[in-house]
Amino acid sequence: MGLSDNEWQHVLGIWAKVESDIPAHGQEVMIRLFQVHPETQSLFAKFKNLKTADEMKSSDELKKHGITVLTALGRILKQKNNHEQELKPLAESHATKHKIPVKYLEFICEIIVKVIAEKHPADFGADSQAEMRKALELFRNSMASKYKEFGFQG
Ligand code: 6CQ
Repeated sequence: MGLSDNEWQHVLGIWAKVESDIPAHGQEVMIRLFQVHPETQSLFAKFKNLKTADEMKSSDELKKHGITVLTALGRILKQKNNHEQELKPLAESHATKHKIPVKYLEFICEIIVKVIAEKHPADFGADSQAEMRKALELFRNSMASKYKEFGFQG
């Protein structure tokens, strides 16, 4: 099921808050992902050796990757599900090069929702969270079906 215009407006309104400080949000998402799902960390050659949250926090490279992931996701969300053009190269690289299971996409999406909820409690209540989850589910479903086109079962 898609999102209504109203729901997209809410999702992008919240995203504007993420964009007010992409580096801090991105850093938190990456640290949380690696701590809650350590198996994801081993897929990043550059970050395999970072052990503690403090080490992660002081890595400029990790910060850059946090910016990369949230900037790319924001670009896709702004297409409001007409995201074929932006999504295809991402699906291709994550299917054929990085080999990232759909399960890990679920992990990161859930963590993104949690991080936004912690940073913006007054603006991101249960209804807004549900809208964001719906938007991220559309993103994942499109990634999963593109994965199959690229021969990766995900
Ligand atoms: C990704 C994910 C995070 C941070 C940065 C990127 C958390 O150093 C390198 O060359 C990294 C190669 C790479 C790897 C190992 C890479 C590139 N990703 C991963 C792993 Fe992705 N990524 C994900 C997204 C879902 C919301 C988005 C938008 C995105 C963007 N990626 C992973 C991973 C492993 C657990 C997940 C769940 C994940 C999800 N990622 C990379 C991008 C972008 C824009 C890029 C660089 C271009 C490209 O396509 O390679």
